[in-house]
This record gives sequence, C-alpha cells and structure tokens, in this order.
Amino acid sequence: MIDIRSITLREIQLPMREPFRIASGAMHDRPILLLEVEDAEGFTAWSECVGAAEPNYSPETTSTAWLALKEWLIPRVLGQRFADPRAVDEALRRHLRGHWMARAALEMAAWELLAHRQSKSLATVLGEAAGIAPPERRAKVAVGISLGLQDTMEALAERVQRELAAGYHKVKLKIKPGADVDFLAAVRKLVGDAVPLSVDANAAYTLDDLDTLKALDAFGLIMIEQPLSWNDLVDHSRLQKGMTTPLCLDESITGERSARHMIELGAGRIVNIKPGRVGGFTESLRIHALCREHGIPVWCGGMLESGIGRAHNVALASLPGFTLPGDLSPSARYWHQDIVDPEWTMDSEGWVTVPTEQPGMGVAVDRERIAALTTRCEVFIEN
Ligand code: OSB
Ligand code: MG
Repeated sequence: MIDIRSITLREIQLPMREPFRIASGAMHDRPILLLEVEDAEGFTAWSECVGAAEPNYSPETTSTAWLALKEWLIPRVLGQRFADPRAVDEALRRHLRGHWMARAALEMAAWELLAHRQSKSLATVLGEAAGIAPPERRAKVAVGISLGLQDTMEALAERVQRELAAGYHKVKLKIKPGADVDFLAAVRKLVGDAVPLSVDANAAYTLDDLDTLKALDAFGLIMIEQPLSWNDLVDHSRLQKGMTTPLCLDESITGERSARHMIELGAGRIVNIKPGRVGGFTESLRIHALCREHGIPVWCGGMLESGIGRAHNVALASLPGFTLPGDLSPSARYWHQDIVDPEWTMDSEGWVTVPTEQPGMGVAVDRERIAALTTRCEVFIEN
C-alpha cells in the first residue's frame, strides 16, 4: 500500500569538485531537485530528479520538473491510496506526455517508501518485483567512470591512466567532433589496447560524419554511446549496419517502446538504463526484462546524481541483466561533500557494495547539509 500524505520539493545547489563537460554543454555546480515523501504511517522516503539546469541533454530541467510535479503529478498521488508503486506509475503516466524525469522522481520515491514499509532494502524490493531469485541478485556492482571532455589529449590520456589505477572497470570518454579520433589514439598509446574503454558523444554527430565514426572501429571500444541525435533511432540503425563497434543508446531510450524499436531496427546493441530518464523503476524493470529476453546487455548510467540518486541507481544495477559496469562513481569523484551518510565509496578493485542490511536505499540523508544548500522549497500536504 502506498498512501502519501506530504511531499516536500527542494532544490539544492551542490558544489562540484570540477566542471563536467559534454558535447552540448558544461556543468559547474549541480542544481538538484530532491523529493521528501511521507506516508500515512510516518515512513519517509527520499528521491532525486535527474533534470539539470539546462535542457542540453534532455528537454527537461529542474524547473520544468518542478512545474510538472506541482501542477500535474503531485495532485495525482497526494492523499490517494495505491496498491503498489506500479499503480503509482500508472496514475502518473495516464494521458500525460513526456516529463519522464519529473515522473521518475515521484515514482522512485514510491518504491523507496514500499521498501521502508516492508522493512526491506530497495535492492531486495526491486529484485522481488522483477521476479529475480536472491542468488541471481548482485551483492556488488562493477563501477565505470565517465570522463568529461578534456582540453588536451595528453591531459585526457593521463586522466584515463589514473582512473584505471584507481580500480575502475571501464573508462568512458566524452567525445565531440574535433575531439575524437586523435584523442582516442593518444589514450590507446598511453594505456594500451587491452583496457576497457567506451565513448559517449551525447548526440554530437550526424550521418555526415560517417567517416569519422567508422574510424572509431579501430580502437576496440566496448561501445559508442549515443553518437547521433537525442531522439533518433533510424539513423542509428543505418550507422550500426556500417560499423563493427556496438552502439549503445542513452538519450534515445525513453522507455520500453524505444528499447524494443532499437532492437527491431538494429539501432544499437546495448542499452544504457537511467531510471531517472525513463520515468522510474517500473519502466526500468520492463526494459531490463525485454533486453534480457533478447540477449541485449544493459548497464546503469548516471546523471551526476547526489548520493540519493546514486543509491537508487545502485539498487537497480544489482539486477542480473546489468552485465556491464555502471556509471556509479563514488561520492568523492564529484562532490566535496555528499548529502548522504555514509558517502558512496568504491573499493580498490572498482566495486560498490549493494546495501541490503537496512530498509530502503541504505544511506541516511544529511538533513542539515541539505537545509544549508537549499535554494527553494515547497511543501504539499494532503488536505
Ligand atoms: O550521457 O551519460 C551521459 C552526465 C550528465 C549528462 C549525461 C551523461 C552524464 C554522464 C555522467 O556521463 C555519468 C555519471 O553520473 O557518473
Ligand atoms: Mg550518455
């Protein structure tokens, strides 16, 4: 049973250790929209919306999500009773187009609430909902790092070397036209051909760049993530037919339907599942099941989440279809100080442990720090 009594929206500004650059823009500090949800029995759940300040990755931002939550989504759940989080998901998506990130924040809070009510870890609740037997659920998850665009190829190559030494299972490099083939050549020259690398273009190329993209086949990459337009499948299908490196879709996958179309069209061979991008855990579980059925590897991407969003991602990544390392860097990679206790850490072999001992996401929220970082706040209470 999910019966939400109150919802608090907060936007915080979380200072970053270093700017993060992708082909379509840079992030210097991370505005993060947080939800604190309380149910009729007094259980509290936290969740995070992955929208950013600018619509340069997705059409959504923290401000559009705030609006959608306030105007259309929160009124659908506040004071209502739902049998389970899937019913919440259904209520949120009914006759509502888009707003995946806003929906996801509320939907994921419902799963977190359920975990607290059942006194189970979030990973356990998701594993059970997916029908996965306990021995098949991962106790620890392999971590990869996503490196933003660097100014020079020397700086990039050194950085890759350093992160591999830190234990990361995979290094993903952001690329864009003019910072691709030469940069990769410099990296391979320094770290060798055997280390697991991938690239992410964040939609910076078109089919006019076919020669450059085909040249990437020479680098033995695990995958090329989202080379073409953010909402495209057809051009990716044409590109995949002309390349040997597997394409992985990120931005183009907004749900099970686009994942199915990707498979049918051969528009990619790997899926990056970000629960915050696809509307939440219900849809993530559907994509996970579909991909398992078709032998398509999935992995859990990241959106520079705080420790709250990371917790939700780690729980999802414990499912068996997540066979590739996730972008699940520990707290200290992005933040001087995270907003959860304990902070997320990775061992020297590049593993993060899935918390299963405590109810819910397995980390406590640092309310004082959140209060100190809050730039706006609004409370919605059942009347
Ligand atoms: O495309 O995966 C992406 C961050 C912001 C926007 C888009 C992306 C990313 C990342 C960060 O790659 C991964 C992480 O959170 O560690
Ligand atoms: Mg990506």
